[in-house]
Amino acid sequence: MVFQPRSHRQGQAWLWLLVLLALVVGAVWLFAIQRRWWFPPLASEQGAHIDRLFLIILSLTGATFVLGQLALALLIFLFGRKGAESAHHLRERAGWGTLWPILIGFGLIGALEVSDVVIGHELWKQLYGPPPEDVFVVEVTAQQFAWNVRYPGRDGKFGRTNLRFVSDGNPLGIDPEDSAARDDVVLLNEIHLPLHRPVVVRVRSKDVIHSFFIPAFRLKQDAVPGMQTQIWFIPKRAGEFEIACAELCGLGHYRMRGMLTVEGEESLRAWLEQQVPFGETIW
Ligand SMILES: [Cu+2]
Repeated sequence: MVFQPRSHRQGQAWLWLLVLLALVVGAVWLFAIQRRWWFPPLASEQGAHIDRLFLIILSLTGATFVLGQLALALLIFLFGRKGAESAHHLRERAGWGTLWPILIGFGLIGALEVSDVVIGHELWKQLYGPPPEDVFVVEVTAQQFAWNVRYPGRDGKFGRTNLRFVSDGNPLGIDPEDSAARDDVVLLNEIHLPLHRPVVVRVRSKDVIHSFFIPAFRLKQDAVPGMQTQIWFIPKRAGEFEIACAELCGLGHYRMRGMLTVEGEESLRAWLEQQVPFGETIW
């Protein structure tokens, strides 16, 4: 084996150190300062829990990773081969030397689990617990590859649905005999929600499993055929937000995209008034 002269190896080491430093600075600049691949700005009240949890997990695992790498570098620096002599073989002895990495590992897992359970449980209770009074209700039914959105209309009641009535003009199979169904408003890939008011979304699916995902709300709920899942939250920023499907559901999964508009109560009412009730489209 040919050993390179020491000065040569030192030069290489400095070069690698510089490359590493450039990578770290670049990553910090891109992710922490530029925030180019970061989350979109938060737009729901409940989403703050997710952001907090994400930051805790990222900080804990990030710090452990950096400290681990630094410890590795230090050990190489202290005990690495200095000259041409070969490395010593150290016999492993059970004791603190082997115990402390295990303790650190369990400590980290414990800290992550505790924050996960404490924050996650609080969020879970909110999202799936009973919603407050005076909620705005909307039903979202996923299908390959679109979101059917239904509003209960003036009577505040959704009409019955049944598979028997499903047709091109009636994608949700709304029962034409049900008087509560006449004023329902059904739209495609378009949701309007009120600002600062609790919203209940009833998530359903017509075919396969989809996942109703609003990145700006940090909200992701599976749409499971045969089930109606209810979730509630409060939009806290007006604007337009993207809705995506977060469950690979078929060839057209990528184009299963919707638009959510959050606006003041009055403009939402005015917009709803303009929509054609389902009864007028089918009867
Ligand atoms: Cu889908």
